[in-house]
Amino acid sequence: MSDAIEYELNGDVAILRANNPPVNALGYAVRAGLLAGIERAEAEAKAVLIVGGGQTFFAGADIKEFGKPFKDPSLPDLCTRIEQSPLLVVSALHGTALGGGLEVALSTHYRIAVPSAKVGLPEVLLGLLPGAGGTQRLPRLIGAEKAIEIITTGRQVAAAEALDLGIIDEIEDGKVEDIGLAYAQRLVDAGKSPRPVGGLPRPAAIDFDSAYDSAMKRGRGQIAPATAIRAVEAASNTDIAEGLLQERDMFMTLLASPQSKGMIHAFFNERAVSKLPELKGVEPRDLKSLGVIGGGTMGAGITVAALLAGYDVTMIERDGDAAEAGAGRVSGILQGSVKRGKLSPDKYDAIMADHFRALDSYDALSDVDLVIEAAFEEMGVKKAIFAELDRVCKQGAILASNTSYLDVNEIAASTSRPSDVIGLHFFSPAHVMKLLEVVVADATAPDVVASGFALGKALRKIAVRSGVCDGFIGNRILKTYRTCADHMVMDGASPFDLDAAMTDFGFAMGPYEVADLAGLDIGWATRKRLAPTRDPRERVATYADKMCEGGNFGQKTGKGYYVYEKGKRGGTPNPEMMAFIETERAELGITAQHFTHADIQRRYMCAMVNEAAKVVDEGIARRPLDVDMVLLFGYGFPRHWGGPLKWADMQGLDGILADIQAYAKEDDFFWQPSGLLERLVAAGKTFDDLNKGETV
Ligand code: 3H9
Repeated sequence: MSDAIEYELNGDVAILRANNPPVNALGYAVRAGLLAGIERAEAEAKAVLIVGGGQTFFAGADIKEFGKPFKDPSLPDLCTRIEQSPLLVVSALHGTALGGGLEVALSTHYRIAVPSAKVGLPEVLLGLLPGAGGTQRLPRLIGAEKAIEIITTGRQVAAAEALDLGIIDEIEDGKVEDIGLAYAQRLVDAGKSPRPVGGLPRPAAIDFDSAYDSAMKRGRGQIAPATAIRAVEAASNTDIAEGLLQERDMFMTLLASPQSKGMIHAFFNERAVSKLPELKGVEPRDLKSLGVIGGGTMGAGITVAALLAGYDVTMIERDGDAAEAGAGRVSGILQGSVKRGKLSPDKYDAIMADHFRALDSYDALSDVDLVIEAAFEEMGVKKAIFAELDRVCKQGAILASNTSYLDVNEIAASTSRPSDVIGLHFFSPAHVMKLLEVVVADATAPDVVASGFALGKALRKIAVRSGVCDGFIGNRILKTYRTCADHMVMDGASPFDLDAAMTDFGFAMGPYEVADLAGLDIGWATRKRLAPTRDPRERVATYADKMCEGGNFGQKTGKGYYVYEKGKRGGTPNPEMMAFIETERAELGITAQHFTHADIQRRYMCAMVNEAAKVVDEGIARRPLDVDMVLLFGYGFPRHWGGPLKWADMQGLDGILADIQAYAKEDDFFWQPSGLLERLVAAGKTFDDLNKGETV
């Protein structure tokens, strides 16, 4: 027997107990242990109980084994072997029975769960489909339509719903092994025989083609959910043995695809990104009460995130009216959560009465553990605020700025305690967006950095370390690829082509739709701010300024790149903007060239990758994976490409460098190849090699 599966004979029932922490992933040792356990049980028991030790039933196949040669027994073969056992096989579920874990349960003959258990087939979230019978057995149990919904969303199904649907047979409170054992004994005593799901009739056919088409549409280029529908179709067309073969083929095709590599990269690195070697053993400071400076959209969002995570929050505004308005924004967001059933009315009342206050005096911050300043983006304003904070806050309090591009070193230097100062860059809306850039300034103390990450975890955000530079990791890279987009527009593409090409690539919105949503005045202000120090060789598009001069700032004014009609979702292309663009082209003597969607995607991505490589080379991001997670969680980068640098690795870095060098022939100021990219190509290495600790 392997250590990963403990075997115990208890009367008539052989218990196979998983012991592979933390999540009992179905790696080789677990599969081998289950097979050996079934074989041994068949010689000495009347029934088998499969149960997870520790926190959970099996949470799926071992994702770390993907891409390596498979070792027998394979999971699909093991599931078939379990299903065909002449003994009665029972599974008892707790924690999360996911992916291969649920597939093992579906190959057992009876299933019981504790009330808190959850089941699901989340393989599509890894760019895969259930490959150990899930697409064949689940539809036999619950019908094709419901199985497709569960498989294509990858959602976790609570035990009560699983019981209603017929995925499990019983729910019982108690210790999972005890309830499983009692259930198995009851079944033996009642003389029940094995009941293989694979022996149930095929699910009735539905309109699989329509389901496939709508999955393709919803997936924005992702192939796994739609492919899973074809696998369920096979369940309704063929017998179980043939269906399993077809499922296996489709699984292997997806496993070899760049999309699953991208999504598996995202899975591991969204966990790895917040683990910083230098913070090992560094204790974060105690954080219970927070101050937030500013009750605008950002301040209110940060406040809501903190309140929902259980912190006490004091919001400070410049006067009583502004404080009241800020409090109104906070209560508005929270009431929205109550309406959607995400927050109970009692909890809402308790938060507003006991944990939140909005005031107009900094003195109210004398006892808070951390202050987040979310005021106007101007150095003078920030310095004045930090001087006040320095005056009122207790020793040991952390002073954080939510600036999105200003120099945190300069802000820190304006206080008497720079080691307590840090940047915490939230993304709007701050109670929704997952990304938090933790901006570490030169003097920031390690325990202040650790506290930034602890706060990120408590707020359930993906926290990424960034060094100090204009725009930090995300906004600096954004500025570059946005500039590249503007250049393409000046040279002949329309903003609407750009948006269509990038949504084809997988972004939820194109760059100009985003600009309209964020407000064109933001870019206008930035252009004005940077104008005095701008290099004369820089190409700057000014057509959008003309739109702003006319008071049109995008969605909020009803007009920008698109025209928005009240009550209608989305906008229609604004011909006025095209006229401004054409005028600017004529003034500059530019003859419009044709850009295909592929041309647009390639240039846009090359600009993103080149700047990202510079950000890594300068140490602003410590690792390529840090950049990937910033773009994924803050900028809508499609998860199935894993992030821009994972995408670049999969495309081939030599081709990307060659394209950048070719673009440089048109504009050698904008297209300066990153030294890191050149070194990687020369060494034949990838960004992922750097993630693994290699250097160039
Ligand atoms: C599959 O089953 C394919 C089959 O259909 C066919 C095969 C032929 N493997 O998330 P956490 C690690 S595909 C390896 O922080 P939580 C994770 O990296 C699989 N490792 O805990 C982390 O490591 P570290 C389908 C795994 O309590 C540690 O465990 N299943 C796996 O917040 C703790 O994880 C899934 O997609 C794995 N399968 O959440 C489920 N799972 O500490 C994926 C986790 O070094 N897993 N690890 O950073 C999850 O959704 C969550 O981990 C889970 C626990 C909900 C289980």
